[in-house]
Amino acid sequence: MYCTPGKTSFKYLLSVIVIFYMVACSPPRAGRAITEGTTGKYASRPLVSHIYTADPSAHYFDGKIFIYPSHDTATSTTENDNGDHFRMADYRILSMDSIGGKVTDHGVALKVEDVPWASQQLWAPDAAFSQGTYYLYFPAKDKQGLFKIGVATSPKPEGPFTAEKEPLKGTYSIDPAVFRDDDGSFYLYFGGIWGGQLQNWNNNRYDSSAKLRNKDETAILPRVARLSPGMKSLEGEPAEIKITDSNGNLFLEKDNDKRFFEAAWMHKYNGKYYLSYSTGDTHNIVYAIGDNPYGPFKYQGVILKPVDGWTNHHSIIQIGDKWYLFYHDTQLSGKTHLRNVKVTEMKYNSDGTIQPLSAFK
Ligand code: FUB
Repeated sequence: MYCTPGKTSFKYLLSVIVIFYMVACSPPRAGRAITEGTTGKYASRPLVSHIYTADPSAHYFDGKIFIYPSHDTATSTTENDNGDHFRMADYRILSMDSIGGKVTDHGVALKVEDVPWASQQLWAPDAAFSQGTYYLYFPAKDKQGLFKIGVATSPKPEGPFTAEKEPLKGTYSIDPAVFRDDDGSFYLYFGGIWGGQLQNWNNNRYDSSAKLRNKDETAILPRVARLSPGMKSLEGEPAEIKITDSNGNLFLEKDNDKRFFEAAWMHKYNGKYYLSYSTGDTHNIVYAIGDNPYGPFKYQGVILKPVDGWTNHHSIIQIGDKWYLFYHDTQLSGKTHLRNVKVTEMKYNSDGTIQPLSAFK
């Protein structure tokens, strides 16, 4: 049988093309898996593909691996250096029994409308466990448009979490990371420049007219404060964390392949304190080593080279006798603000330095 091209078959062809584009270009919805196929050129697979996730803060709680990510969502906001296109409105927590095991999405753990002081942009969170309670630390813009760091609590690691009425007094900027030292003290690391507003905070005071530094000025530094035993306030004012080169000199703004930008993380290995962070506009995850939680920290090198996508953000945890780096890239979407979290093993050399990783094969 032959088919003569006519109006009916043309309409049919047109509908097939339209449906194909609708399916191929629509954002993911919960319950619809994004086809990720094989790892292809990538060293690791996305941990989940039914939602977009980023900024993975991993912890081993209650015999499981919990990941506290940002929940990226599609937006019509135009991409800019302020990060306005990162308009995340809730958090969803992931868990797995072991690396490589099935990943569970525990659903919405906290929504921006349930945070009394916040207006928008739930960016990279972290979590901690102390005396029977789980604490979710998160940045959001307040009603005046300033990023602050809030805390929410739950009896369960996966939430749902209940937010405190006010942000943690004395906090500002973004990317909280909480570190528990061996003596049971908790420390809050935070800060991020550009859209993260850290350049507007000098001596813990807000300066709306402050600008980014010039290339020969010393680089802006991340902040740290010890958390009080109740976990909902800081003990004293945040301190700047000094990060130096091998001669003990602070980095300059122009050292932007090494200086701090955002995404601080702290872990301890063989009694030393490892501060890792993103260099932002040069897209590396790098690390520096110190002798105590406050620093100074001496720069060592790159942990993770640039990934697909503008941002690079990670966490590092030990599970059994192995160490893992959680990170994100944009494998699933190809879009800066629609990211997917991943994990890979991280190894040390015998001198305590970290073997650099690539997100690509
Ligand atoms: O997810 C929003 C922002 O992008 C995070 O706060 C930064 O660390 C970067 O990953």
